Amino acid sequence: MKIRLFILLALSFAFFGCQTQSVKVPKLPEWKQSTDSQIYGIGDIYEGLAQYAPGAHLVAPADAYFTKIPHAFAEELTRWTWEFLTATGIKYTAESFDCDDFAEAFALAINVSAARAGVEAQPLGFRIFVDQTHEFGGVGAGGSTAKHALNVVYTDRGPYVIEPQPSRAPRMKPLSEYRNLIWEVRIGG
Ligand SMILES: [Ca+2]
Repeated sequence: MKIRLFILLALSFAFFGCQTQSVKVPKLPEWKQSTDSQIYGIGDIYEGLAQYAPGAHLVAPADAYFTKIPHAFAEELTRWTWEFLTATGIKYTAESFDCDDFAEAFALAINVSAARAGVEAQPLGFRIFVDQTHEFGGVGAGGSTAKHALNVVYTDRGPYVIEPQPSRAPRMKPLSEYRNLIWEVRIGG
């Protein structure tokens, strides 16, 4: 009886595959020590954003203390999103998982990594909402009516824009070189 049960199970696995509740995913990059360990206040953040996003609506966070993101970590996390999303089968799906959701997931991944490292300040990773009049990071230009969401991180090398959606195009560039109009900034994730 036990042999028959074994054969039945073996055949089931052979024909239908072995079902499992888990998938293998790449490990979340570890937070690295930043060369700038200063803690910033919200006033510093507003002042810094004014030159890059004049007139943008700034959504105030619930946090009071902010810290820059190690540049190497930001680069690694940008690469990681491609591998993680591929492994989990998450792809662009209007509108349940589109640009705003990619940006939210990326911001959350920053916080998760920081929390695991015991960082007691909000990492300077934002969501920004823009008019996608110029291509960036593999997302094409759609004119002034094309609204888009992506991320800004303040690293120890300065502020950078990051396109969190998977693409083989370069997905990270200095905010000073970014050309699309930023009309809203959600600070702190
Ligand atoms: Ca959405």
